[in-house]
Amino acid sequence: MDVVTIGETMVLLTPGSVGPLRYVTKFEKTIGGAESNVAIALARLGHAAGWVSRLGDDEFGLYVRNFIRGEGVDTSRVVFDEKYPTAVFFKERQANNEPKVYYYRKGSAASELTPDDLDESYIAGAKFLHLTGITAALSSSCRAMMDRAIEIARAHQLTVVFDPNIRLKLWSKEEAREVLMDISSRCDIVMPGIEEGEIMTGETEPEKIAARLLENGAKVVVLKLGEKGAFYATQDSVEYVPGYPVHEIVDPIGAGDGFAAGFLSGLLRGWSLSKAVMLGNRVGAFALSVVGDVEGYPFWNRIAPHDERKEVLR
Ligand code: KDG
Repeated sequence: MDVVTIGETMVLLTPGSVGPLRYVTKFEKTIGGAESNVAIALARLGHAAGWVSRLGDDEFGLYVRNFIRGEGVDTSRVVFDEKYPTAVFFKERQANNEPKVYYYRKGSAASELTPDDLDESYIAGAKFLHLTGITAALSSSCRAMMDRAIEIARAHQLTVVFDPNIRLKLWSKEEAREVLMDISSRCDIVMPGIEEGEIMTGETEPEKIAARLLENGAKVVVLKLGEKGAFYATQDSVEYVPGYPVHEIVDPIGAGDGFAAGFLSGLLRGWSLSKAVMLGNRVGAFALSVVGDVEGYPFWNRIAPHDERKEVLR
């Protein structure tokens, strides 16, 4: 594996019409989950990605597993849980294209992830471990699982990449700050959005947010700045990397995960941080053009330099 990622994926029900859910009569069924979004985008970019999770032993669990597997992601370590169900979430479409999200995930199978669900040799065989703060917000057993995953990754010299992905429907800012700063202190690359960086550090300037996260233990900090692109910092370099032009934002959900996949793809190709962030901006921009999380992510053939277009025959 190039990248192993661990976290919850839910069935996503998207209304056929704009407006309050109580008036909606038709929904489209797809899937959504930050970690599997990253794995799917990485697979489309030509990398070997594995997604680890728990799903309910139910129709939705099979649907989620089959969808992700169908995208070429390794799902061999997914556990089907007979006791707890697969989670569901709904988007509520608004006229401004900023959807609201309603979760039905309390007591879900993925909230029951524990350190025992981790296969050390599977993680050890990867180059990167990717985790997000969503998992930390789900339960204490999920947090223990993340602690163990980081421990395994560090013992086997993987690069640990952490996206805080703060979801305030799952926990308070105060709780998120404490837990996410603790997890970030043990990760190599930390990549929050600017507002998440503010919540975590109490700073507002990208340079100051990055400095706090570097002091806290990260080796590389990448801050996503929306249409302005991204800013990265290490102990000896900083750079603003401009955003990729976007004509129309249909739905912003999934863009941060696209960014993560593009950035990781650049690093897996041995590119500089600057070039990897540029690819992150580009892949993230693709996600903005569709309603669903993953439908917009590009295949490598579509965005590769011309002389590399045959590398992935899709
Ligand atoms: O980053 C997109 C995710 O937020 C979405 O797919 C749903 O994973 C999800 C979550 O927990 O919010």
